[in-house]
Amino acid sequence: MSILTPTVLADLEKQSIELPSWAFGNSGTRFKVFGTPGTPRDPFEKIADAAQVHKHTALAPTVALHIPWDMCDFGDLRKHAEDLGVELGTINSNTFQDDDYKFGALTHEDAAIRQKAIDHHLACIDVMDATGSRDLKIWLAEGSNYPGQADLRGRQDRLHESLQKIYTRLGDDQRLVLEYKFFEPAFYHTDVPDWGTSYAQVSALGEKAMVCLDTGHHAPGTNIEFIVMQLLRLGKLGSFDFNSRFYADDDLIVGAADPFQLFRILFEVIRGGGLNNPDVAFMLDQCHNVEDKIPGQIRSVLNVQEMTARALLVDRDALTTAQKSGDVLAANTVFMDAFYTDVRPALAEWRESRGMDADPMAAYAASGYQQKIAADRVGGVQAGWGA
Ligand code: PSV
Ligand code: MN
Ligand code: MN
Repeated sequence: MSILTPTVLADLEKQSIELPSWAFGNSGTRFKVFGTPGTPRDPFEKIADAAQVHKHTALAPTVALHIPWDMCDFGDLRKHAEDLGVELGTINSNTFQDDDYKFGALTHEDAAIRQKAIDHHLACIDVMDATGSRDLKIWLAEGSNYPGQADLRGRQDRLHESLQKIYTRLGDDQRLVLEYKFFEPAFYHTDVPDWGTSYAQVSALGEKAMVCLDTGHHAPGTNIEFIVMQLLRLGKLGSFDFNSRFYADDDLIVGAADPFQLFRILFEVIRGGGLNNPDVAFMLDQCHNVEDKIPGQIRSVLNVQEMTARALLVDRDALTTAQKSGDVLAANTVFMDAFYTDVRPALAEWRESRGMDADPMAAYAASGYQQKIAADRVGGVQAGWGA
């Protein structure tokens, strides 16, 4: 008998995790970007690579795009995605690579620059109309480096006005998710540094605006699962950007740096009704600087699935009993028992029973796809983070 009960398997069956198109391009640090053979040269090739992840895992049916990095004919791209068995997902805006935005975009002192940034977001919503995407994800690289440099209060007010203009343009079934990040590229203050600010801004807009929680965007030591709990409780957790970090915004494979943290987060997701809830999008926001990108993404979605399975194994009744009776150690034991359960053999068996590869990493490696793209994709410019 499998340790994964039919109820747990039914939840796992429904799980879906969105992949970022930029994970398939080259990325690196400010010191060096290493290229890899077979890296996509355009959005169509990125989608083809993302479809490989879905093919081997059945976990990743949608792909997020970044505008303008993925500019193309979106009708064609949508058809291409559908032909490959995936769909286009969240549209990410970009107001961080233009000289005009040196001192801000949606918060800028100059109304003309604010309007330019607003217009970019309106253009992103036009893209959403063409791709059938539901979510517009806004991450702002705005802030200041020195105390006194900027009028913190004025920038918050302008941010609200700008977001309001974007929000008004959303269709009935579209949403805006506002991502927070505590530092970088600005080092003294960031205009949307934390969940509280994002929550305040999206609450002032309306029901179609939600918070995006990127797991790498918190100060070390932050209790991220508490934030997950609170946002779910408030009905404002719109999406996750999953990744992991040792030091800053490292964008490493989710669950690689701290699997226990991922477990704790997923436990609160389940506890708060966020699993397989259409209001809460599960996305990856990762870059693969030195490892191959497709297997990097396969490993990532498997890590999320594996930790979800473990979190679903928590004996909630026993936990509640221990909590109510103040039995600290029993409660902790129930929690840890689930975390320490190795679900990998049971997941492999389950995959096989559904006609899938027991080991998606091995199946991808044996498929020859990596060798094929390395041979085929010569010439042209490899896509990168920022192109
Ligand atoms: C920058 O920190 C960032 O990683 C944000 O998390 C966005 O989601 C992503 O880039 C793409 O714009
Ligand atoms: Mn992110
Ligand atoms: Mn980030």
